[in-house]
Amino acid sequence: MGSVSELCVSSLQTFLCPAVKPLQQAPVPDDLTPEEQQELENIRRRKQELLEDIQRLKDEIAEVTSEIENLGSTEERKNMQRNKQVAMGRKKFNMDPKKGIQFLIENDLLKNTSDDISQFLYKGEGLNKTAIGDYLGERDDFNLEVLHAFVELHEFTDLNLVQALRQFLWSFRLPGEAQKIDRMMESFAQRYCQCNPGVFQSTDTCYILSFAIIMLNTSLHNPNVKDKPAVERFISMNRGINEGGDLPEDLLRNLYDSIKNEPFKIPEDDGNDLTHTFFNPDREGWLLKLGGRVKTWKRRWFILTDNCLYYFEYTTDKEPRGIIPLENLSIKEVEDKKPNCFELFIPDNKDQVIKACKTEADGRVVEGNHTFYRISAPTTEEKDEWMNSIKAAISRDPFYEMLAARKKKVSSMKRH
Ligand code: 4IP
Repeated sequence: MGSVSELCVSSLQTFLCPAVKPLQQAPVPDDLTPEEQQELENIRRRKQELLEDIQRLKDEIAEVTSEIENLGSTEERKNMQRNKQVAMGRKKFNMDPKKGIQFLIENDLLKNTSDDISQFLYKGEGLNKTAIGDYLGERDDFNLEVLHAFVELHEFTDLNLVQALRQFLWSFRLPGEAQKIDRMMESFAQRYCQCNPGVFQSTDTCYILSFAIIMLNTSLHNPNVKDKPAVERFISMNRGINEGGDLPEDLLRNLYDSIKNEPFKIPEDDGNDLTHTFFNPDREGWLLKLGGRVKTWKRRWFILTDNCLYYFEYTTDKEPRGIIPLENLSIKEVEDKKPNCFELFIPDNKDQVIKACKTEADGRVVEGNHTFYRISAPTTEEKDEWMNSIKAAISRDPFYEMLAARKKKVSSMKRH
């Protein structure tokens, strides 16, 4: 039999075995002294103990490893499951925003608070911007709360109105419904005024100017709009909107230049871009008008704004010679000796006098006498443009009506 050291090596080899087998105890060689025999016994016992210790350690390591492995896979599984559900929630949201939010809340992926929901919408990962706009535009109290929290996530401090609008209009897509647009732009105006106190007299002013800018964007960048307003026209269109007073000309010029140099970037989820279709019917120019009782043609400076046609003798006149509210009127092209004629009339009621007012030669303002207004434009193109603008103004778009009401409100206010 080998020496003590040889025995130790063979014991070590057994360490490498996957499991400890009970040691095959070799008989104690006879040629050993009693001391050596005792020492061999001790070594064998220690070896056995060591083997048992090692096996225990191995078992523990295996247990911990398997626990870690299990732990990892459970976490991963949980994460994967969660990601799948979030993706499903986003898809649901894009199809039906309310149902998507409900799904995310029910699966503990979103807290049912306006703060959490607004953050989710503001981040907007994987969300369709039209769906975000639809959800934010909903009328009920909770959605309104989310809308306000969403708008508060925007930082507008020290941005001019165009810069702020660029940021805002990129975060979702304005819905097409007038009431929704109204609520969202109202919220925007409130937030802008809160971030920039002192720029506007009221949120109404900010609201109206925001729309004037959106309309200007369309007029300047939509190739279908031929009449590109100059900065002077933009300034004159916005007269009196600061609670009866005018906004600083520099401010309006800056906003005009900013839009002229760079159009709004609008999310185009469905290719239908609101700021390109939402165009300003307002226009002004020289036209000929036929008198009411006495049929004489007069050259007058016409301004179309707020659903009304105003006509002046000179462009610089402060008071119009006449005002024609367009409500309930229709427009058609007519033949006349004068070229490029169109007529405003009351549909189905040829003889009824149109509600309008005019200024008499002595300065008195009286009711008009027209059963129709016949107007002649200098060119065919201008006739078409005037007719299109008047049609847009009388199409009873509820949004234009709301905007017109606000304009009236701010221009009637006296500056304190
Ligand atoms: C006048 O003719 C002008 O055409 C008026 O137009 C018109 O008023 C008058 O209509 C018409 O009699 P004379 O200038 O030849 O008198 P304007 O006000 O632009 O000067 P309207 O109502 O079109 O403004 P009657 O309906 O007042 O006769």
